Amino acid sequence: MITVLGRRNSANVQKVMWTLGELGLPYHRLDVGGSFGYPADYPNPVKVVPTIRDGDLVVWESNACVRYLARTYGQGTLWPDDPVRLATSEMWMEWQRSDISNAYFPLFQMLVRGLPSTPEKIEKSTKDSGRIFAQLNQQLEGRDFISGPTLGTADIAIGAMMFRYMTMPIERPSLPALEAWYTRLTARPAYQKHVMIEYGRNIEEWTVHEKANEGVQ
Ligand SMILES: N[C@@H](CCC(=O)N[C@@H](CS)C(=O)NCC(=O)O)C(=O)O
Repeated sequence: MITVLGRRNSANVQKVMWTLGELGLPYHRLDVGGSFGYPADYPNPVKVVPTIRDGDLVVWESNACVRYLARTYGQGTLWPDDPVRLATSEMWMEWQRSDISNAYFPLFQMLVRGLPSTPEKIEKSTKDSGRIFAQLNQQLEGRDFISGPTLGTADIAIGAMMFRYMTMPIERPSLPALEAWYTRLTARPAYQKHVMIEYGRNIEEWTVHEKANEGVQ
């Protein structure tokens, strides 16, 4: 049984939960991080979530967790045999970690998590996010998923951010291929269960939702 250490409202935890859901693997999730704090023996030196345990193995860094699960339990599905598809997924996962994180996370932090902001900063982050997501829109033109016709690890790493990006009260550029991809994600039961989780519109609501998800598997 795989154990996931991480609060349910963390987008990085959601990547792992969604992967487990897609693979149909049994798991147990424990509330760690945020208002739940960290146990003294937390097995991740960085003290962030998620961390997973699979037997004696501990893995942290959300994208490393997604890759580990896909490679170990999803050969031929989430972990494709085709090296071109694999390289494409890897490329976009790196892009998520750098480009999307830099543009989009501050926006979410300012709008929902109470990070100090100004209208100018919000406008800049909104524009930056739209510009970055336009790059993904180009990749998705003519493709159902980022690396080809079926869901892959890059869809999970980036898709875990999309529910919030698409539902925050911000201006988004018209990106038809990206919107069609997002609609495909929202039709997946594992995405609905693990990613489409209400997060609130400010820090007070955020905290209420965090607590409401306590113990939910
Ligand atoms: N690069 C790390 C980032 C992890 C991270 O920053 N996680 C956030 C939640 S999304 C966190 O742990 N925040 C502090 C907390 O929840 O206590 C990863 O992808 O796993």
